[in-house]
Amino acid sequence: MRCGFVALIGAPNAGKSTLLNQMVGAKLSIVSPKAQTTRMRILGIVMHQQSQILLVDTPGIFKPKRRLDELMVSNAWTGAVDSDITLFILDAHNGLNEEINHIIQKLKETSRRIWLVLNKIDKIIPQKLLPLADQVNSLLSIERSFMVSAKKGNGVNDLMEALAKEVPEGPWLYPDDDLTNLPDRLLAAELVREQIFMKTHEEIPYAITVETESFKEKSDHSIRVDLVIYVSKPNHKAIIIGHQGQKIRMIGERARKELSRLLERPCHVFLTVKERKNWDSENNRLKAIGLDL
Ligand code: GDP
Ligand code: K
Ligand code: MG
Repeated sequence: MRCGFVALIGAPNAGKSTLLNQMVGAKLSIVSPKAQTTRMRILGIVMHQQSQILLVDTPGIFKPKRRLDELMVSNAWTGAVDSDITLFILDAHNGLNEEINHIIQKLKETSRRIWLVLNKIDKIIPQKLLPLADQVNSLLSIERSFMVSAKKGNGVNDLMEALAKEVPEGPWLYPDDDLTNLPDRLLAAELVREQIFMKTHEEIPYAITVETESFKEKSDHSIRVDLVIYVSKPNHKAIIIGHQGQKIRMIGERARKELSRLLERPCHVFLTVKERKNWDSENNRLKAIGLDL
């Protein structure tokens, strides 16, 4: 029996959440082309050949501007420090830049066993991969390298096999049919936040937070979830609600479908939007989205 924590570290949009979902085989962590989609540390549980691989998805590493950002970045690094193996996910199409060099410096301080995962190989010609891996290897001591397309699944099985062999020996920490440690209440809030990421633009996705107010199982086993979307500006409220409530209905409907699929039963989702200035500097709001302060 083996069991170990594996942190996914990388720049925003490297494909960390996509890789976690691909390995777990379910969409646990929200994915979008926007930076800072992932705010909290999410654990994906993968069983492979008598090994339990505990994948820790993290917010990307970027230059923090506000307290929420700072907490996201420091929570990501805590994920790396606490893990047995760190997967350094690199968008192979983008290659190296100043931001990545900064991550590499920090990885040296925080992680002992670093595996390089060159992602998005579906977007680049194969001849460019080895030189890129060599370049990273010259800057940082890499234990192993993998080339994958997290989106399409190529190479992901090889990575999983290797992890299954290399995580430390020890008992499983979670039941073997669990997919995540994320509580259902948080999952529901994340799914609503995901839809807001898809359906709104510019600063809105970054200026809102979603919390589950109540989560109840009804006698027919369906679930009723009431959620609040906190916005910091009155015009954001109007944008999220949309003309005659069209936008918020669509957000609720899509989140409901995703939640029903993940929880494998009918769900009913009720959304309210509330204005709350400076929610992003309130400790309780930050804790509610799963960040350690
Ligand atoms: P994260 O910020 O590192 O968690 O990145 P996400 O998982 O949210 O992905 C960011 C964007 O990259 C999304 O639009 C994904 O669909 C896309 N993406 C992730 N992996 C791949 C891949 O292997 N190939 C391609 N072409 N796109 C990918
Ligand atoms: K993203
Ligand atoms: Mg992510």
